[in-house]
Amino acid sequence: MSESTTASATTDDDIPETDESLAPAEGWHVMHLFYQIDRTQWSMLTPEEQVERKTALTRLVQELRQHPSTQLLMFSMLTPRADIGFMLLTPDLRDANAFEKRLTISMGPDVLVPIYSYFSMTERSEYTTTAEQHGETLKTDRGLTEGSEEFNAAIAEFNARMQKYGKDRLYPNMPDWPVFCFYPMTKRRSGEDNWYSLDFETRRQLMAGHAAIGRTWAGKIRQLITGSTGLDDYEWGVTLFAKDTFDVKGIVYEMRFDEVSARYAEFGDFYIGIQVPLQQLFQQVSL
Ligand code: 76R
Repeated sequence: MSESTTASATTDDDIPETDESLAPAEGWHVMHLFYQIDRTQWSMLTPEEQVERKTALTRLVQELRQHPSTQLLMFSMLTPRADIGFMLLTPDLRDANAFEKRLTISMGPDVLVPIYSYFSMTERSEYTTTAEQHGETLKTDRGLTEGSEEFNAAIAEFNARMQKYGKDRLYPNMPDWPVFCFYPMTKRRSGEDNWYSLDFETRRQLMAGHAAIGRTWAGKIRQLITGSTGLDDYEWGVTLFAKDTFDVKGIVYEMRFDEVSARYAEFGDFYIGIQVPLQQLFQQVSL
């Protein structure tokens, strides 16, 4: 590398102080934050202090939920792996950064101990069906003639659905379903099993099989796949919501047999929680 030819920040004064937006070109920033409660610290607080701390977190959550285009979900986490979890979706990186710090210190120093976090972004799907592909299916499976009124109506309906679908992936409305599951995953890159050396058409076909299984879980599972290549240790965050734990276990088990998961998926740790309204959190985690 030669000497820098463009502006370089050699002193602090070179980095302009600004509150200019760091919102991405598309999508939102997403943070999954998991904490353990330090119950020794907590027990050393007076009852009045404990009320103050709970009020501080309550106020902060209410404030952040008022922030434009921001969603903040709260979870009471299962097993001592974590006690409290948050999922934050917000456009601006500066906000995501500041909100995360404020959540961590909201109950006072050392009460919420961060034990796991994941940073990702909402993203559109790379493998959604195109209008052309759908047109082929209309011809072969439904016997429609290209250009006919019925064909054109079906394509228009398809386009409207896909537009909404793409928007839901980038700007999702998170469900209020109670059972929450998060884990990060990566597509394998080893030897014969290198996802990234497959051509697009092969990947598209494999993903179509994956999506077909996924769709059989409609109504039981809501999923949000967020991208984290270059942002965190794995390539995607998988967030699942269900009304029944049985369905979380069921879909993840079934997908293990699908080639995309069986051959190409590697998983991180799993975090399971219950989505709770603010007023129920403290009771649920015994604070
Ligand atoms: O955009 C879309 O949703 C269209 C089809 C689709 C894509 C492209 C889809 C559908 N998924 C896609 C991408 Mn999925 N998904 C997972 C997991 O545990 C495991 O084995 C896998 C974890 C689950 C449970 C799940 C569920 N999916 C992805 C990607 C990105 C891959 C890439 O780009 O290479 C990952 C990592 C991933 C993982 N998926 C669905 C589901 C479900 C339930 C659906 C159907 C959604 C619906 O039609 O409403």
